[in-house]
Amino acid sequence: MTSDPIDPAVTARLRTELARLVGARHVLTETDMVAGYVTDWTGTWTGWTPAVVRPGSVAEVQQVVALCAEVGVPIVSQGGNTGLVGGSVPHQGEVLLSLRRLSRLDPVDPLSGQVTAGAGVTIGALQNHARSAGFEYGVDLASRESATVGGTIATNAGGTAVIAHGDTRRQVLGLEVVLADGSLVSRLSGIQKDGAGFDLSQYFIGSEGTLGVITAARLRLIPLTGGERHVVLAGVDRPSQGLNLRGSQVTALEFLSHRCLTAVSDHLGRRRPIPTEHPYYVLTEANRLPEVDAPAVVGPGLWAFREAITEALSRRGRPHKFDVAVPLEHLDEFVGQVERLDGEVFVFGHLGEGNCHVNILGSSDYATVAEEVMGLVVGHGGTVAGEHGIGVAKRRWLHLSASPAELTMMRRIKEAFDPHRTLNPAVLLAPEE
Ligand code: 2HG
Ligand code: ZN
Repeated sequence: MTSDPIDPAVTARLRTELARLVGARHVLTETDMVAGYVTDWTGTWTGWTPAVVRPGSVAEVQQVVALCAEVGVPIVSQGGNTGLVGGSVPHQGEVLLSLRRLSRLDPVDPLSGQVTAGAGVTIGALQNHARSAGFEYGVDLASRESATVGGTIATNAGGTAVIAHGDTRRQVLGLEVVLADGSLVSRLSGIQKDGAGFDLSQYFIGSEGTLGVITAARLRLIPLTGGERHVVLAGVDRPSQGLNLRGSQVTALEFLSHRCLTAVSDHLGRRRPIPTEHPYYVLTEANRLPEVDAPAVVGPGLWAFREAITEALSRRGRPHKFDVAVPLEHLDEFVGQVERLDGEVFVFGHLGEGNCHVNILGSSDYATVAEEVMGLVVGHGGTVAGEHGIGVAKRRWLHLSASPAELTMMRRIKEAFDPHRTLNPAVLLAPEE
């Protein structure tokens, strides 16, 4: 695939054919109509598209994908467009395939504790649906009202419940996926054991739309335990002090720096919940009130001080964002070192997994800061991508977290699933790298 502008005749034919397949009102081409699809949530990543197409069924997705393959125009799949690494917006004039209309949400099967959900169902809608049947979904994240089932699977999203239930991969029992040529693979039976060859569904989880288009998923649910969940915010000297709170009753374990707490309190127009000043704060949620050996406050409203950090920072500017993870034994040292980098450094994240969101405002250019942050990550044996994926933002650092042998295998897998590079070609593995 080249990044040359598409021939106007091809664009015109494409738009006409797309409208024939999904209906004219589900093909958007006007600048103001496509604006929300071609720019990411942060405003950092923006591109152009010959058309945003919004299929309403799996059959329509198949037809759209087959058409794009035939015409030779690549595709970018998009769910809620909440990603932070530029993975779900067009970069080279790709067709923008929005999966939001795939909103199938089947009844919960109480026998297996499973549900089938369409790619466009939001995590919030899935959570409510599960709760009304006496279950919960094991993934939770601040963007729950926009992030979708398909998008969170494509990025193997983490979020705040990983400590209790694992990442998105752990919830997926099978997928329905449209392949690059428009054919369909469907594994939605929810069967718990299946030794019949490769488990293809696994390839698509975390593949960022580069191997196929996820249209639905069979998901594992967890029986609701009931009872109160206690939320505690404690002031600590080092993030790792919060690790003492781990235990079977814990459903979340997060941390944030003092600078984050001040910024988010200002943003919310609320007083800092702990009046004394501490270098870091740990937020934990548990089924039993935890014993905390540090100044602490209790109450469900404390979640806002963690969940609104991203929004609070985006109001202050456009931070350089680094989603990284380091081994827990290196966490304190890593966090201390990044906080000493140039600029206004905000560090917060998912303590249980050593997953740090490093947001930097007012520093030098992205490339320089990124070299420094990635250097520290590698020095501490960490990964350049904790839970947001590689997208476009991290492509040049993928080799720091994947060996040459692994990169070769990744390229071969891409080649096998998508030989003509029609699926999200700018993301994860660029051809020249
Ligand atoms: C979170 O944990 C999200 O709140 C966003 O992953 C992180 O804004 C960020 O850097
Ligand atoms: Zn996060």
